[in-house]
Amino acid sequence: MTPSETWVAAVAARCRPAQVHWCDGSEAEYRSLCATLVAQGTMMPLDPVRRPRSFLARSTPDDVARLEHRTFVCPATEKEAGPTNNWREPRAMRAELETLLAGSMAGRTMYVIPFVMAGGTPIEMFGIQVTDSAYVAASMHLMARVGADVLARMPQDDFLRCTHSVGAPLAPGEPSAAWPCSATKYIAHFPEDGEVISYGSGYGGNALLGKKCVALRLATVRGRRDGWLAEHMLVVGLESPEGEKTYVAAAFPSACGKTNFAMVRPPADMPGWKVHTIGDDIAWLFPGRAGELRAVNPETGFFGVAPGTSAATNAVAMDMVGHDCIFTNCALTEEGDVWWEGMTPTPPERLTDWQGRPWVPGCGRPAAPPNARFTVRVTNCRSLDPAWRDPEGVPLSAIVFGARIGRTFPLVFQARDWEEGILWAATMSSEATAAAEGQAQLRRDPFAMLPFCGYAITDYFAHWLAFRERLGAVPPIFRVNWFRRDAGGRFLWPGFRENTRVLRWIVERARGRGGATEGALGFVPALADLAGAERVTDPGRFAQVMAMDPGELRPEFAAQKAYLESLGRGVPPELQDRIESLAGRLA
Ligand code: OXD
Ligand code: MN
Repeated sequence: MTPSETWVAAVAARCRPAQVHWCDGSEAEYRSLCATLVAQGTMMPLDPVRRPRSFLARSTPDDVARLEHRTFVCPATEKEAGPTNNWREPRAMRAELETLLAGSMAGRTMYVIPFVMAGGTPIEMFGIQVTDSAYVAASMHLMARVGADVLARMPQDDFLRCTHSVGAPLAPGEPSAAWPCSATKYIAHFPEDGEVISYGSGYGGNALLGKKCVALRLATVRGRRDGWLAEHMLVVGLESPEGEKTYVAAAFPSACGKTNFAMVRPPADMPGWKVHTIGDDIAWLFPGRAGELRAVNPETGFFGVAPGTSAATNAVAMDMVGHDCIFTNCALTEEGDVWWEGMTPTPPERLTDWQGRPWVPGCGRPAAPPNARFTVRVTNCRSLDPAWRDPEGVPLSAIVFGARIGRTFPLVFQARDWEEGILWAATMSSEATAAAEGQAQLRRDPFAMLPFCGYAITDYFAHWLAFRERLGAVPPIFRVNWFRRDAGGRFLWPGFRENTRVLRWIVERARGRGGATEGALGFVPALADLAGAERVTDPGRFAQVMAMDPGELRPEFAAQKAYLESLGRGVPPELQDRIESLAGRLA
């Protein structure tokens, strides 16, 4: 037996499924998984004219989001997991999980899914996910390259071992629940062994292990070892009317509109400008042959937040989910189509809500919860960049960090240098979002990676600082904030398509052309520097959205300093020094 067959046999011996199915990754297999899910009641087919080859799945109310408090990173010592990860001693964690996994797949099929993230690139990562969820197997078909071809290329001495069980064994003859899961949930990572064990949840990042578990948590560890970066970033290319294309990567915390920005359409007064999509969630950044920074999207699908998506906020996504899409926890219309809050200005008169109950407008419950999702292949996206699967990745000219924060931070500024940019990323805070349950109102989310870094965040800061040594020249770093509000709580910037103007300024700066003045935080545009912005704002509101008020910044610097201190002695001293010098400038 090959090492992968031996490992799969060992998992099967522990979990005792009724049968084992090695996925070949074919279209026929995808269709048969969908048929199984329909027969089991997990999914229903949508109207074949309105949403060809699309399905609606409904989870149980206790399995609707990533579970950060049930996510564990288990290197040998707590110090290696660092101050922000939940750590468990790896042997104790394994023992607990092995007890839970014993017989956990009884009565079910165990799907064996060979997968590769960033396949064909110099930093590709191979793995095998075993799962007792046909929903996960079907979703993995969309989100990653899977199947027999991948298995044939997979190095037998270097593959990630990913075990997933919904934790709902069946007695002989017992039918499966429509959404099997367990009240006990764990998402555990063993970076030293290249292993993930996820138990009890069938939803999103808890269960599609190629995504957050492998392409972020385990990949950060691999990237640190091998000299690259695994990031919670979208990647877009902005093309000018003259055909000059510039790629930018941007990190935002979950559910801050990454998918919308990745597919943004330039406003009508920017004729000839185009935005091309490489990815909406994860980017791996690595040095190219000439020391230039390059990026690749390791995924092949989009797992996007549905509520709020509409023809006005993301027309490309609306078109993309028009066919061959799995919707999860969206509401069902009488015509057999899906609906979610924000899709249309007026809700339909009658719906079936995400839990299958009758719903009418004003009934006091959401028709779809805020973390309802769509899952589609990237090839459904009409703004997909032709270079999306280039094995060399695309060259990056700028890096952007953004958060959702109603005050203090301006619409955009450019950090003075690499180190200062890293400081802005390391101390980023953001308001609560729907993708992870139980978040505080405002939390520090360094690099938008708080839930996704597989080793000590302080070492991760140091890895970023040192990464410049691997590059011939570092790209400029920007910070954006689409979400600043006025005293009445109204957004000061229209956002969405108008964000393309900010992207254009970033690109101009990266190419050494955009106008700017130096302010308290770095380089900032005047209204006239954001082409056409005077059409969507006025000088008074622009001054407010760009304000860098010492009265707000002083306490923010003090809070940043305290935050870095709270992370302990591993914080690179350069970062504290930078805060001191920024605070000094303010004085
Ligand atoms: C996601 C997340 O699903 O960040 O992308 O939670
Ligand atoms: Mn994400």
